[in-house]
Amino acid sequence: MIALSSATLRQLPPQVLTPAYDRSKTTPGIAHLAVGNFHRAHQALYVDRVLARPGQQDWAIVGVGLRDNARETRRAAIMAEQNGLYTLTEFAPDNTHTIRVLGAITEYVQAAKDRAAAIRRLADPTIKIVSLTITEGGYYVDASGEFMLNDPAIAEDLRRAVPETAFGLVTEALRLRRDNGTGPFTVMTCDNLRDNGTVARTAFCTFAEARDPALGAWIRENVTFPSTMVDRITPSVSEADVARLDALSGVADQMPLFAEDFTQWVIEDKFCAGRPELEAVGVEFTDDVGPYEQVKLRMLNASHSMLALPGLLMDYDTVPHAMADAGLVTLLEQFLAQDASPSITPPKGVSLSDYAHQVLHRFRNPAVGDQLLRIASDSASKLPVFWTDTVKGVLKAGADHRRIAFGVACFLEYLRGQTESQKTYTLSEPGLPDAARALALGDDLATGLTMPVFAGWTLEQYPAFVEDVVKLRRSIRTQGARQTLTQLGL
Ligand code: CS2
Repeated sequence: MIALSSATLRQLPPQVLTPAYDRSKTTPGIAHLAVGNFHRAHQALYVDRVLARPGQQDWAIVGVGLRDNARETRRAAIMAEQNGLYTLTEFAPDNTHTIRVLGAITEYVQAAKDRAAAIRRLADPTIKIVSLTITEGGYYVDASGEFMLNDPAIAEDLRRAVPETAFGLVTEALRLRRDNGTGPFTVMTCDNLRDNGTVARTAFCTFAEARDPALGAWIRENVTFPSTMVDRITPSVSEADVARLDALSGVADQMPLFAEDFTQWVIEDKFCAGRPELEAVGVEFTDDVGPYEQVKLRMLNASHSMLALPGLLMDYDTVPHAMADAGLVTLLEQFLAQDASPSITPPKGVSLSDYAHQVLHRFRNPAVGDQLLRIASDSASKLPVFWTDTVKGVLKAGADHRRIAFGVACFLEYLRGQTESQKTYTLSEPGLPDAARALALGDDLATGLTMPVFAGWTLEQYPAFVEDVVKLRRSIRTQGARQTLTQLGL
C-alpha cells in the first residue's frame, strides 16, 4: 500500500479521487478550531470543492487542535507526515462508495505547543474566518442563555496571560487584529446548537468583555457570528475501520474517515471579512437558518438520541443494528410524526414527513454502521438542545407523553453504564459533573429529573409525566428496556 503525502498524491490508485487544484498555490483564509472527524468530512469537503474554482485559492484551512493530550499530539504528527491529506470514503445506502483524498487543510497548528504562536496565526490578516466545532457542551452557555463566567475552566482562562480555551485564543487574536488595524474575522460555529450563531456570539463576547471591556465592545461591534446548520453522519473510526478503509482505497492513510453520502450545510450570510463562494459547491445561504436548524436538531439529532439510549440498554451496538428492531423503529416513527413535528415550522418547501422518512433511511445505511455509544456520548449536553422544545410542546399540549417519558427514563438508566444483559460500557459525559450524575443513580428515581439537563423543562408542572418516568425507570431496571418498550404498546 502506498503511504499518503504530497509526494505520493499523483501515484495513488485510480479509484481514489484527488484534489482538483494545486495545493501549493493555495493559502489558508479559514482557521478551524478543533479538527474532529465531522469537520474533516463536512466543511473540509466543501472547501476542497471550492478551492478548485477559479479565484478561490485563498480559502484553504489551517486546522488548530485545541486539546493538550496524546491523541492531539498524534493527530498533529500524522497531519504533518501526510501534509494534511487524508482519505474520506462516502458510503451510499446501497453500499456503493466514493473515495477521495481531501486537500483543504494545508496547515495544522497544535495550539498547546505554543499558544502565543497559535494566537498570532489566527491574527494573520489572511485569515478571514475562524470556524469551530467545539461540541454542544463546549460553549458554557446555560439553560437561560447566560455564558458561565464562573465556571472554573472559564474563570481560570480569564486570569491566564496567554489563554487556552477557544474563547481566549479568539479574544486575544482579535485584540491583535484590532491593534494592528487588520480588522475582524468572522467567527462561525458549526456545532449542533439551537440558534448557534447567537450562542457563539454570547459566549465569545461575554468572555472578551470580562477580560477587557473595551476589546469586548469592539468585538461585539465588529465581529459577525453567522448561524449554521450542519449535517452529515460521521462515525468514529476504530482501528478495524482504519484497516478496512485502507484496504478499500489501497492507500496507507493513518487517519482515514468515512461518512454517509448525504451532506447539507445552510449558513446565514453574515461574514464581516468576506467568504468563499460556497454557494457554488452546494451550500445554501439564507437570512434565517432557524427553520432548517429546528428540523435538523429536533428530527435527526433528537431521534438519533431516542434510538441510541434505549438501543444501548437493549444491547445493540450500531445504528443499523438498532434499526432492525421493529419496536425501536415504531418508537422513532411515532416520535418524529407525533411528538417532534407538531411544534416545528419547517423552511418553505420542506415536508416534515418526507424529512422523517429520509432520516430513517439514512439511519438504515448499513455501510455507515454509526456507533450508538458515539451518539449517546455527552447526552447531558445534547438532550437540552435536541429534546427540550419537543418535550415542552408535548407536555404543554397535554399530548401522549409515553415516548418522551421512555426516552428520558432510558437516558437516566443509561447513566448507570450497564446494558440489560449486564454488559458494561464506558460513559463519556463530560458535561455531567459527578454530583449531577449521582442524582440519577440514587434509589429515589425522581431525583434524576432535578439534574441541570432538564432545566427549563418545568417538570414540576407535570407530575403525571414525572410519575411515568419513575415507573418506566423501575420497569427498565426490573424487566429491561426491551420489555418496557413492548409494554408501552406503541
Ligand atoms: C449525532 C450527530 O452525536 C450526535 O448526537 O446525532 O453527531 C449527528 O450524527 C450529526 O449531527 C449528523 O449531522
